[in-house]
Amino acid sequence: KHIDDVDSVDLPIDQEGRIYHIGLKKGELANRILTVGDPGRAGRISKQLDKVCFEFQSNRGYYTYTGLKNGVPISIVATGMGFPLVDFMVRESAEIVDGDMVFLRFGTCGVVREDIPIGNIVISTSSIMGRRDYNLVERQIKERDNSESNESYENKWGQNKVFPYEISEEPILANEKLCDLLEECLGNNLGKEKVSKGLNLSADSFYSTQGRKVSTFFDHNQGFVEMVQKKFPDFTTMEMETYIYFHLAKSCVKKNIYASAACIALAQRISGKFLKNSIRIEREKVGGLSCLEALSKMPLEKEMSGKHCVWE
Ligand code: R1P
Ligand code: URA
Repeated sequence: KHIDDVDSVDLPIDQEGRIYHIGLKKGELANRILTVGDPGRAGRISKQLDKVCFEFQSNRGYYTYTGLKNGVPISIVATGMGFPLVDFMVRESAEIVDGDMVFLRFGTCGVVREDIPIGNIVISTSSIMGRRDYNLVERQIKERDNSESNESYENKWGQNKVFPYEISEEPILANEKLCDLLEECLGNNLGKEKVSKGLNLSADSFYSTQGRKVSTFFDHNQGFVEMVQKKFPDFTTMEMETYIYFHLAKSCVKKNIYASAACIALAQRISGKFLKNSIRIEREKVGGLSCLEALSKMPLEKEMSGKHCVWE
């Protein structure tokens, strides 16, 4: 659906009450939201709701399923990848949902700890942000262009190792209650040995800011993982969205927003292993069910109800 006629520039909501990018209106989205990056994963997890009352695909690529789990209204939203798409979703959701909100992200990630095998589900107890420091990259490119040869600049960088990346000074904590509920549900459904916990880094690139070595671009990221590990000994996973949920939950001034996250260990960054699709799909099923259960058990003070709600 395309929304053309909006009244306000600050909050683009049309005459029907639909907000521009996610395309939803009041009563279509529950206070408890399970979010994923991949629309296919959202569809598969929606099969684990007891009842799907509403489905919607916005023209900006957000997929929403709203239904009931154990009698509790829950929405599953596929956001796509990266900070900006999550920023749209959280901010616009907060405008059309009355009362408190809870976001539980269930994604995939790379793990930087040797003791965590691919296929484990890792709960992000806290998160930091990592992004390219564009001013510094630009300065380094200028220096490289002014130096006699590319190789001499590479040597110079190798000695000084000024990483052109900006890393958070301090982690943001996940909601502890929701992490505990999720740990319990995952432990019961998947087995405790397949559940891990640790600090997450959300990056603005799958490549440069996750320390992947691809020589096509000027990245200067060799030793990136070790550099973050030195600063944050609990550093465990890397993906691309968790931090922004935790940050927006903290910075909301009009309502309580609680946020936590977990992800399937898809890439083992030490051994170089990558999870098979068949096992990922299996983990999505068990992990998705556990997330729905945890969300349904989360105590919330103010939730929406009434005839305009698709679940009533
Ligand atoms: C990269 O492959 C994507 O996978 C991870 C990252 O955060 C990024 O969005 O999460 P999702 O599987 O939820 O998309
Ligand atoms: N998603 C990421 O962002 N990084 C990985 O290594 C795997 C999934």
